[in-house]
Amino acid sequence: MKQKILVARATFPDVIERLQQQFEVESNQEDRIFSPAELHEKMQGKDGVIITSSEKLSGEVITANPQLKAICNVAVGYNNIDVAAATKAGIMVTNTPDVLNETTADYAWTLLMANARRTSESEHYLRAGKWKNWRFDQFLGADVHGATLGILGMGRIGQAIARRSMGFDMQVIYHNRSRLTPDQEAHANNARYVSKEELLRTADHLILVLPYSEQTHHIIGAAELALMKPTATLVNIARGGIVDDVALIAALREHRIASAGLDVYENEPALHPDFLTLSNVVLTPHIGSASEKTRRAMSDCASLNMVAALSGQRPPNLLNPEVQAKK
Ligand code: 8YV
Repeated sequence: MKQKILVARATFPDVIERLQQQFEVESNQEDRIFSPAELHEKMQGKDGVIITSSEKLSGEVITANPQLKAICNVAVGYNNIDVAAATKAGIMVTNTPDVLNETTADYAWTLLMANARRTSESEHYLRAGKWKNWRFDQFLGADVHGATLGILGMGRIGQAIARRSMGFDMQVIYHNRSRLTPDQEAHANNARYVSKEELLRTADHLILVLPYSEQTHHIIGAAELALMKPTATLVNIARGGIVDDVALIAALREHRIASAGLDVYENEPALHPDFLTLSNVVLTPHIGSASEKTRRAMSDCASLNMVAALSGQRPPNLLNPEVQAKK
């Protein structure tokens, strides 16, 4: 008899077809996110579940489904899963690292450039039919070339972002839990390790690439925003909760920083309504990894993890190896 899995978010049909060759698959055919209660119910009797970062698997939901063998996240970040609870219940948890590094780094640059050169703001102006007259001082932005790029969180995506800055002749500074090796720093456009305070004070363009955790919750709040240059731009392609949205809205409204480019939000997909009243923020719906090739690679990666986990092998991207060691 085939093992049973739940695919909690619709993915590419051919990915589902391939999974069906191996498993009995129930997949979400609706264009919406399952609530924790629905997830709880639909996971009953399943051996594995494939989710995205939109589905929240709390300790309670996990503990109520001890028959699960694997939870495979189609995302590199896994703050949506109580991994400790899964480990306690003997459930393997996997993510999809690396396959999305370059695409997400590209997107950080998309937001940085759009911010610096006020692309969205000026396009909205044009679409609204307000462009009656070309003016010399219209939509003056900030230069990117020659500027100082700050990166908070210098993992694989941060380093891919830094490498791209070479062509813009930028100085790179970064802050991270741990320093890169001299060789890694050299490859990241000679990135220089600085304190968080120096990073905030010095960066012309600051990109956040940190995972979300209790330690990084609101790591950018009113105090941190107050340290930034009034001309600085901020990009968040990581997780909403690392920024205090209310503090950011106030800083943008009062022009204490120049602009922000956001792909993630504290309560996404709900957005703090005040963001929509500001012209100096670029807002996109969590599409950092959304290229056809990368979303396919992420889906394939999660499928491979599931196949390995349910056939008794070690999944390539196992986050809690303690579970396998126990079995
Ligand atoms: C995902 C992401 O596309 O990988 C992550 O952590 O945030 C994105 O790449 C999205 O979260 C879907 O799971």
